[in-house]
Amino acid sequence: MDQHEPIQRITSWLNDARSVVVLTGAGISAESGLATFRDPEEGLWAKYDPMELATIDAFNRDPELVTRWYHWRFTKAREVEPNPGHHALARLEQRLLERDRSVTIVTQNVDGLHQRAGSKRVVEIHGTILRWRCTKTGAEKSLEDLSFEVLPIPSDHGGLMRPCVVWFGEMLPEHALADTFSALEHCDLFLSIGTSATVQPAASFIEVARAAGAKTVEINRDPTPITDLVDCAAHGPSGTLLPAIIDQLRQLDDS
Ligand code: BV8
Repeated sequence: MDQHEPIQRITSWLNDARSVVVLTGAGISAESGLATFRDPEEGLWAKYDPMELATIDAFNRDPELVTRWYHWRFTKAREVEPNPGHHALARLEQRLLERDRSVTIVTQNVDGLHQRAGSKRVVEIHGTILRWRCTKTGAEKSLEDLSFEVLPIPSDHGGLMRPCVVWFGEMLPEHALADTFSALEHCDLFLSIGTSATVQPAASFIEVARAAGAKTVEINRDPTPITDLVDCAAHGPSGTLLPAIIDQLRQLDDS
């Protein structure tokens, strides 16, 4: 299906928007080579369900296995590069800020690729695998200060080190939620990119944006439960569609 018309509409809305919120999911990192949550993982992890591993129960039951899984994931995340979709979002953020507009990238991803592409206004609502904390004291360390010689990793305070991610059944970080809702309540354009729109509360952020009167857009490879809700849906790889939108915005600037 030709995506020319949706791209034109999304470009025009981005050109006029005063306050933009972008929600991203694992799909925006897929073209960097990172597996999404619902696509089969390769190798060892094909027999484990991420939904089972990304839980406090799994960590308490088998801390070594869960530590290995996150070691495998952050090793992959550090080996890959941001893709054209991440870079396009960083350029979009720059363009909006240059025009005194507001923009917030709310990401469900824990891979740090938005920041490596140059995005600054990033809210990590599901945390990050690049920082770990003690299960007893909450004292945090960055990956560089951690040794993975002994697994699970003993903390300095008699506990274990766990990744600073939000597991299923855990509350999202208060400051991240507050920043997200504040941005949603004042936005006039909401884009959902590379997410299956199935994990709560992120999947309901679109409702807050709609209540604020925002236009809503989905850029995703496949249809999702919000596809029929949004004002405009462009289906295809974000690594292609987002650069196409940036090119259209450039043409507007040159015209
Ligand atoms: C909470 C961090 C309050 C870890 C993640 C029972 C008890 C407790 C809670 C619940 C419960 N039942 C339901 C819940 C709520 C639960 C939930 O939503 N469950 C769902 C699954 C039903 N949520 C929670 O538990 C949240 N906390 O509610 O706290 C509470 C507390 C206690 C009791 C009650 C309530 C915490 C949720 C956060 C979980 N942590 N990640 C880690 O990463 O290891 S979630 C995980 O899923 C990732 O963050 C991931 O990003 C996220 C969502 O998945 P997607 O990003 O959308 O990825 P997915 O693979 O699904 O889809 C990819 C999409 O990309 C696809 O649509 C595909 O078409 C598209 N795509 C692929 N390639 C491309 C592409 N698009 C464009 N271009 C491409 N190239």
